[in-house]
Amino acid sequence: MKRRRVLQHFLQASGGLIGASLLAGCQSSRSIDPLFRLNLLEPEMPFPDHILTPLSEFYVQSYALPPTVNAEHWRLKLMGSVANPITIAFADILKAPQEEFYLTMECIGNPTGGNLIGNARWTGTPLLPFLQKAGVKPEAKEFVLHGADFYETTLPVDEILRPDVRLVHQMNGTPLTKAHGYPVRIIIPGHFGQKQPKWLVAVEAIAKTKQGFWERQGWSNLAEIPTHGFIRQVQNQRVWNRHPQVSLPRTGEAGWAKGILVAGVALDRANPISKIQVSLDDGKTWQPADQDHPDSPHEWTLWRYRWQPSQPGKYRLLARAESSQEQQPLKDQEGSDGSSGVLTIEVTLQS
Ligand SMILES: Nc1nc2c(c(=O)[nH]1)N[C@H]1C(S)=C(S)[C@@H](COP(=O)(O)O)O[C@H]1N2
Ligand SMILES: [Mo]
Repeated sequence: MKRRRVLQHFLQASGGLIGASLLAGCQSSRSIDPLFRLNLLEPEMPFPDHILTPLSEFYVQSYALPPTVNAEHWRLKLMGSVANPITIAFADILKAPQEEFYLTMECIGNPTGGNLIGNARWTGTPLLPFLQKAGVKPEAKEFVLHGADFYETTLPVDEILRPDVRLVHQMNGTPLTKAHGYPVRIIIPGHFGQKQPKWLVAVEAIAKTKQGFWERQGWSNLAEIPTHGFIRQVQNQRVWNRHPQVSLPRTGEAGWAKGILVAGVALDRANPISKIQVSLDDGKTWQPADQDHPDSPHEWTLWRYRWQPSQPGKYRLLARAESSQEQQPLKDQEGSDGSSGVLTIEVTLQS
């Protein structure tokens, strides 16, 4: 993915958001999720099971104004290259078996270490039984996923026929807000947010290939999440790509002997994060960080590192994630999905 494209998506999308919020109270969140409220430096303190991004701080990315959809009148059509087209009502979704799962959503336009990322507990029901009832025809190549705002995106048939593709109606235990797709969105794990249409109204099987809204503008057609991680916190200060500097006072006689907390998150399309390494010297040497092992590879991995510097001065801190398949590149890769390069945080330790 070209840097230029990354910025373009980011600007277009945020431009849309600003326009939308001026027009009609569109929720646009730019604040930073309070990732680590706990003092993870206490050696006996385990990682929390999950860190959820509160709804009030969860990023919103919509290319247009959010449509108002009435759940009672809402219908989802399974159509196109299927033997029996089906219409699903909201009550049908609630009657079907419910599943809860943790998944981190990120926008492909999120610049390395940016804020267009959040982790939530989602509730919904698998799409697969409905598709089996509709009977997808052998000639079907792709599905077009349609939103009520006329957003559309596509994925190959096999990606949508997975049992972990779900019709979702709750986020963190409450009904989806209007901004996040009320009443129903679809979630296809392993892909960036662009492949998760909100206000879903139709799932259409087609016998050809097609590109969706962002894809027609040059964005990746598969939009798979690459192996990537970044620093989110240094001691008690939140850091991100727009706030990449921290200045810490020397505390008492002990100086930094107790250690300085460096912590963050890492994510991958399907494989568990196997290693996170931290560099405290601008990438010259790397140290392994402590990490959790979430049950799902689709939920972010939390990590922390106890840094014990002995000298005041300026330091450049980097973090790099690895899965069984892939090591995060130091720089954004030309032609890869999203921005996965390493974020540098500058830390000044005062004397
Ligand atoms: N219908 C619809 N779905 C959409 C979009 C949209 O503009 N319209 N934006 C997509 C993009 S680019 C992202 S990153 C995610 C963001 O989901 P969120 O706003 O719930 O965080 O929604 C996706 N689904
Ligand atoms: Mo996005």
